[in-house]
Amino acid sequence: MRRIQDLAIDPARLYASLQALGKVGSYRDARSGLDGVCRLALTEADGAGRRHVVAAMRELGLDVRVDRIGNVYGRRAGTADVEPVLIGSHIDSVPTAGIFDGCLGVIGGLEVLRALDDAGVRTRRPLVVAFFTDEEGCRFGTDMLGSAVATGRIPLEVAYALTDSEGVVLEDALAAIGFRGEARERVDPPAAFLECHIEQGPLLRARDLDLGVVSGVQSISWHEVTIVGKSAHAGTTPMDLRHDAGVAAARINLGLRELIASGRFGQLRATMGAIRPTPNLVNIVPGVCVCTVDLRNPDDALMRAAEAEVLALYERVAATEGVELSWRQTARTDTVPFAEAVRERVAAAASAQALSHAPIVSGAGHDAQEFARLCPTGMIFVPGENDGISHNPRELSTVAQCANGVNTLLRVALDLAETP
Ligand code: HGY
Ligand code: MN
Ligand code: MN
Repeated sequence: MRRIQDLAIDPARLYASLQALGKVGSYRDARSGLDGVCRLALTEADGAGRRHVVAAMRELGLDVRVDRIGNVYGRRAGTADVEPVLIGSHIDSVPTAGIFDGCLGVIGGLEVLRALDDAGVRTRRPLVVAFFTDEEGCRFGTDMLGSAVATGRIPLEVAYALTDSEGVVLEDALAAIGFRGEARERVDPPAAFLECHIEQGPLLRARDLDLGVVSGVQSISWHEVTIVGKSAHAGTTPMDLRHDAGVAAARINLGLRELIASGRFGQLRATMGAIRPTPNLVNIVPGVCVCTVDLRNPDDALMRAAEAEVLALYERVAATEGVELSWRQTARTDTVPFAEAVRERVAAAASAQALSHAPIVSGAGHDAQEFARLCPTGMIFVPGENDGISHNPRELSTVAQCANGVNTLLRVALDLAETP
């Protein structure tokens, strides 16, 4: 077989493929004047993005399989019929996305296969490139959904029954876009799982590093909080008679900041991303407010301690404002370490290309963390410009940054595909 170091992907072709997928679900962002991407999970735009990638898989001659939760696997045969090396990520997006989040790992995986075709290389192990359903979780409420079902953390029936804020049932949305497949959703453990992804933060770029060797993912805890107060006239209702659900949500939001300022929870991050008052009108005291709490912590024990404090905060605010408060856990994952054997290969592949690199803990959740329970798993991070901003149309990684990541993906995938 040709020497690994002689193989390389085609950077211009990779970037053009990313831009082509980025046109699917594209919108003009009024604030920045840039084109953003909105391919919310299981919407028609997501369906169009899926069909676009499936067409690319078919053009590469891959054997395409769609499973019952809509995960899509494109398989390139190896010389031996053994467990494959699986390269995956997601192509669903938040509503205000750029073109790189998730897509780099899927389009980059297909570029790896194209480079092998160009070089006439057939690996021992099959190579599979996959995208997983609803990694973002912001429509149906829980993240890494497709990969969690594939690896057994979430049962298919639970996933099917999820609903979005309009009451649309996930199973119906999946069928409506034509991706409620027939294949069994539980995946056989692959030999290894790899994901190339943008860092989505400022660290690599600030240190002028070419790559991140991801050591693992921090813990994640999502709550949906429903606050019921009393709707009332904004002008006639005296302040001491109010039970304002909006003020209760605000007190929780500020209370999260106070928890962080206390320093008792390590590197805890807390975000109230969604705040939906009802009736959401200028002259009515909101009677109901549904909001979300997103907690992240690289330390499991400190995450649990923070969660306990957050529940106590809910109690205090409910008593202070005289409102009814209920909450439900919509996502919960502990910290996940990635396999030393894969991390070493990523670092070695970066060094062999004279690419500067350093270990980094992922601040964001990824499909790879689900596969880490099944097989040796690792991630390659690519730096981003504009302070690494993500979940925003200003998300930007350069041709060179993307090519460095995908060339490293090529080398590690090849190495693992030849490992018995
Ligand atoms: O929320 C996350 O960490 C990821 O973008 N789904
Ligand atoms: Mn992502
Ligand atoms: Mn994301």
